[in-house]
Amino acid sequence: MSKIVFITGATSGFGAACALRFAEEGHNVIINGRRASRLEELQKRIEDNFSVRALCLPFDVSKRSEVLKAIQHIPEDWRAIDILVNNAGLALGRSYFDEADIDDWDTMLDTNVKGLLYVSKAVLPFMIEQHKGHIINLGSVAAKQVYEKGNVYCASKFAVEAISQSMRIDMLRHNIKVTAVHPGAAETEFSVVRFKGDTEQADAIYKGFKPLTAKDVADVIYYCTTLPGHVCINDLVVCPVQQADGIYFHKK
Ligand code: NDP
Ligand code: 8X3
Repeated sequence: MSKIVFITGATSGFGAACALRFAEEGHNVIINGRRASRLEELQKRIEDNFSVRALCLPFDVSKRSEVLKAIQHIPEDWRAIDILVNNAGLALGRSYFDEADIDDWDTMLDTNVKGLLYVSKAVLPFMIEQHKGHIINLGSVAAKQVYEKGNVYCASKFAVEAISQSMRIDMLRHNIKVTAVHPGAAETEFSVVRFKGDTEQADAIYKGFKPLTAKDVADVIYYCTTLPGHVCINDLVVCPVQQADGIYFHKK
């Protein structure tokens, strides 16, 4: 049966790949991100290629009033949201704690932590009304283990991990599944954003091993949603075969 899947951060990387994967499987998608033109291109690509609908919902997840306004005004026929993929997020900079930029810290915490909270809080009433739903939160290997110069990005993902655990407990009475998906290194726009447009520094991250692709991660996320109603993957770490965790790689 066709579902409604709400994906934040769908203008690039995992989010865009998830939108295409769910659409390919016959599900209608609500796609969010700040870059409205990219959302419109994705909407066209989805509706041209698959027999589903896509709704563009451009907003900044870190802006509380924007989030609440956009989600409260979702058209009636899109409100029965089955799956929420809390994917929007970013790293900014990779610096020692004492050298890091405080504005970067604010942006990461506002987006990765508060953004996830605002979107979840706004979407949950639609799931609670149906007494079912599935929330998938994008953590990271950085949610499991800190690494040098990862300080606040790691902290934001540790927070995603804690929020996922606590949401899972609080949502038990509403029959809502909560899955935290923690990818290792995946080649998307993530590192270009992290290094503020320095593509040389970004490319260097993926040298000497085969990173995950956005599609690899989207396939895993999609899989988590295909299990029977009484089965929930609570926590899942997915890495390239040459990566053990947030620190150890076997690079050529
Ligand atoms: P990308 O940079 O390719 O995509 C990030 C997406 O998040 C974009 O669509 C961007 O859209 C959106 N986004 C960023 N800030 C906001 C905001 N304030 N409001 C709305 N949307 C926003 O990165 P990935 O696909 O790789 O990352 C997706 C998630 O996965 C992130 O949470 C990241 O931390 C996590 N992750 C990534 C890994 C990797 O190696 N790539 C590994 C582990 C976790 P726009 O700019 O248009 O707003
Ligand atoms: C993104 C992966 O290793 O750069 O969350 O933190 S890493």
